[in-house]
Parts: sequence; structure tokens; C-alpha cells
Amino acid sequence: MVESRVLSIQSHVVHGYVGNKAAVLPLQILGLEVDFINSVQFSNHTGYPKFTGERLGGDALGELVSGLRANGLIGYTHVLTGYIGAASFLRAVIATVKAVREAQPSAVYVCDPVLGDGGRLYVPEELVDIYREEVLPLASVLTPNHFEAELLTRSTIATEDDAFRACAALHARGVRTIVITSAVLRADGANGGANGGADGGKGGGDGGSGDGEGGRVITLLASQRSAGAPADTRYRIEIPAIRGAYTGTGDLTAALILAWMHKLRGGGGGRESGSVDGGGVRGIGGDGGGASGADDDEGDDDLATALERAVASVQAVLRRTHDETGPGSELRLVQSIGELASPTVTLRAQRV
Ligand code: PLP
Ligand code: PXL
Repeated sequence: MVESRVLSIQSHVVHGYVGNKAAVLPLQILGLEVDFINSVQFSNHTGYPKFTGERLGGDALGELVSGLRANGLIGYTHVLTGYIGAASFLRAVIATVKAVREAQPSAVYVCDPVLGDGGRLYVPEELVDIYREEVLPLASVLTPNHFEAELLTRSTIATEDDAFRACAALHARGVRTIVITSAVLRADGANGGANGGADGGKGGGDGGSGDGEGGRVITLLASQRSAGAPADTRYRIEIPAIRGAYTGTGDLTAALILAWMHKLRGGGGGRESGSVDGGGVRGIGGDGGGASGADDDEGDDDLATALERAVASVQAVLRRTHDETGPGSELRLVQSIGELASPTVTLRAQRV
């Protein structure tokens, strides 16, 4: 295969698993070569009562990139970015993506546009417009959550139709693949009703059957636009929520989507990624490839399979974290290496 070289620009935390601490190990486990720049070095994530540490400035990022470029080391096949806390740093990231593309025009940029969640912004508001105007035209793959998709499209998303309308608007800005990682949708209309089947399936501690997560479903929606194709390819995965707030989930999800899209090629602008990794990747997870019950056989099935495997690993990590440590704890990443390497797919992507 074309060997992957990922440049991951994300947070480092001494304790815990967010940013690069959540992304690098899974990428490496899946066989991707990853160079990482730590955009901050904090004692722990910012959800704790206290955190200490330092941020990398935009100029310092530029300096590292100039060193890489001077040695001919900037030809990355992928760039991955997550939480960015300041406009000056975001602008340096934009310059970095452009520098990588100069050396490697086909480089795939996977952008998790971290802005906020549940109606609350946790970056300066000026970042929203920079993402919208300057980052979207560069991004190959975008992984917003529900709120971020709304912010980036200045729309309200209540239904699946709304969500795909937002995806269309993002495609129009130049993004080929959009994965809304955690939409919470009004269950009216055509789908939704079928959720019950996704048997929350967690034995563990809290005796389920009450309300709470009992039937709560998070919906992952994906839309891919290919040049010349008559319509966008759209998928839905309904995911039973696991109780608790697990910081770093989005970072892990984006890294796994990058890795599996690469390993299965197909998505993300992979115009020239010649072949799949050795090692019989298709066999992993035991499904010999008959991806996801989609009724036709477009190459885009690779996206469905990539999403299924990413979700399977994330679910396994969250379930283990929930069962072993209770809600709100750090991801049990190291303990989940098996499920990261060989996800067992149970939740299938439905073609929409
Ligand atoms: N929660 C669950 C249970 C998931 O499976 C996923 C992604 O697969 C997420 C959350 C991702 O959510 P976010 O991107 O908002 O962190
Ligand atoms: O998971 C996103 C993230 C990244 N980086 C830092 C964080 C968080 C979430 O809290 O604190 C430093």
C-alpha cells in the first residue's frame, strides 16, 4: 500500500486520554505511522477542577513545520486535528495543511472541528467563522458533533433530514466526507422508530431498565460526495448510548475513522491510495467483507465498513470504561488494545 504518514496536531495531557493521548495509540495499533505535534501540554484535561501547563503558539507550530519542510519530511498522507483553542493557532494549522499539500497534493485532512457541545461553545466565538470560511475548504473529512454541525451551517438540526441538509451545505464548501458523530434526533419520520432493536446490551452495574440510557440512541450520520456521482452516499448508524460523559471520545472516534478509511481506502479523497494494507484487513472483525447489507456494490461501502469498525471500537472502549470505572472516568484505552486492533462489528451502517 501507499504507506501512511499521519501528522496529528492535538493536545497532550500528562494524565488521561484526550487529544493525541486518545488518537496516537489507536493509529499506531492499526499500523499507521504517526508523527504528532502537541498543541498543548496540560496536566490533565480541562474538565478537572484544575489544570496546569503550557500551550504551543502558532509561531512555534510554524517553526516545527519549517524544520520538517527543510528536511523533506512534510510529505504526510494525512493531517489530523482536533481541539484548537485560539485563532492564532488555528491559522497556523491552516498554513500547515497548505504546506503539507504543497509537498503531497493528495494529502487527506481529517478535521474534527471542536467548537462545543450541547449548545455550549468551548472555544472563542471567532473560531467558528475561521472554521467556516478557511478550514472547510481544506478539509477532506469533517467530524462535527450535532452542535458543531449546526454552528458551521448556521442551521438547527432536529431531524435526520435537517442533518443531511447540513451535510449538503458542508459539501458545498468543499468537504468530501462528513461524519456527524453524535446526532440526537427527533424520532419522527421514516426512521427512528426502529431504534428499539439496538438492545442497549450492557449488563453492567446500573440496572438499566429505568429511563436514562435505557432507550437513548445516538445517531451517527455520514455523507460522502464523489465527483461525477449523481447523489451523495449517506449512511446511518444508531448507537445505544452508554451512560456517563467520557472526555476524549470524539478524539478517539476521529482517529479511528481516519485509520479505517485509510486501511479500506475509498473515502476521504483517497484518489491514489493504491491498495489496502497487507495483513488481510478485511478479515478483521470476522466479517469477510460483505459490508453492511447495503444493497448495491458501490466502492463507497468501504466508508460504511470504516464507520462500523470505528464505532465498534469506540463502543468497546466506552463499555469497558463504564464497567470498570464508572461514569466520568478516563478512557480505558490501554486495556482495550484488542478491541482497537480487531473490532467486533455489531452495529451496522444503514444506507439512507
Ligand atoms: N458516544 C458513543 C456511545 C459513541 O459510540 C460515539 C461515537 O462512535 C460518540 C459518543 C462520539 O461522540 P462525540 O463525537 O460527541 O464525542
Ligand atoms: O477531548 C478534547 C480535549 C482536548 N484537549 C484538551 C481537553 C479536551 C477536553 O476536555 O481538555 C486539553
